[in-house]
Amino acid sequence: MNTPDEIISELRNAANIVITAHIRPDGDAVGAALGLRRILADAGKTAIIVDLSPIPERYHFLPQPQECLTADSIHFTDVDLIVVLDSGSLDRSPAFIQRHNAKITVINIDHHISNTHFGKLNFVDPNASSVGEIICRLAQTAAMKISRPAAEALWVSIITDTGRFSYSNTTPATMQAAAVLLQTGISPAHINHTVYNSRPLKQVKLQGRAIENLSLHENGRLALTKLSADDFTALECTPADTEEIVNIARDIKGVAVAVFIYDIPEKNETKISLRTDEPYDAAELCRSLGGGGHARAAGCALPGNVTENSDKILNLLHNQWFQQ
Ligand SMILES: [Mn+2]
Repeated sequence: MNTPDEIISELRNAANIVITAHIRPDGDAVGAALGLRRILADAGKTAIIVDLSPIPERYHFLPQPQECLTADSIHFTDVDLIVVLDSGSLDRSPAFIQRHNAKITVINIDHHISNTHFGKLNFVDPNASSVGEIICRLAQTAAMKISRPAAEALWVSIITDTGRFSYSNTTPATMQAAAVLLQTGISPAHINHTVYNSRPLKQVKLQGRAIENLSLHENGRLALTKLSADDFTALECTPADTEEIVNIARDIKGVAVAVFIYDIPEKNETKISLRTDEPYDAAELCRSLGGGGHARAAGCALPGNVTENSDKILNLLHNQWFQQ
């Protein structure tokens, strides 16, 4: 792994930088990419975000026109550096990287413990709450200015990956980074309201559907929430509308393992998201199924539909974690 100084010097030496993040970006991916872009632009770099798509609707207030482009609309011959954020592996990253990583230096900045160190330079800090927190610390180490618009984006990163400072990944360093962002004059109440209280009705209805489909197992220690392709169709929703649904089951007293399983209809694939209390290691379990993530929050995909895979995952979890 590389040091922060090595990452910073690579950024300083580049003039033309492409930033991207994991596919199906979440709040951390979107916020960290925009935050880093704005910091680098303020430092005199040409920095653009490429193939950050689809950006979930709740984050649409963040990007300005021209900040996010598609890979086929830019000339990679001019690019010095590709920075990949919040992505544990090349599989989880946009495909353009593999078309250019032989010629263009790739920097991988992440906090997933399962990260495969696919970059030429790698900075992976599993203790960081979010990539937004890492970007904030890097900017401070580099004495690069964090403007208010950059801070707004990084704030979204940190609040979404920490569940508004409620998960166990919230550390003193997280709060220090948050304090630095607040000092730029951002309005946390306004941003939080925009992110959390501005959802379309169909997403709230989809949550309702997920709750109807919720079941308890293992003497109430495990909760399974599911959404099928039919559920998405009925409510005119897509898998992009499912953010936060995995967390519903965590509200139930006694639940230590929350599983959210849903169809990715166009691929005949099922996505599984896992949230766990100690000692259940979600990252380890998801890695064994070809996925990855963090100890308390991880995910993977399986071929087939929700109906087939619900029993499969329940059996697997029973055998791995609940069998006496
Ligand atoms: Mn993240």
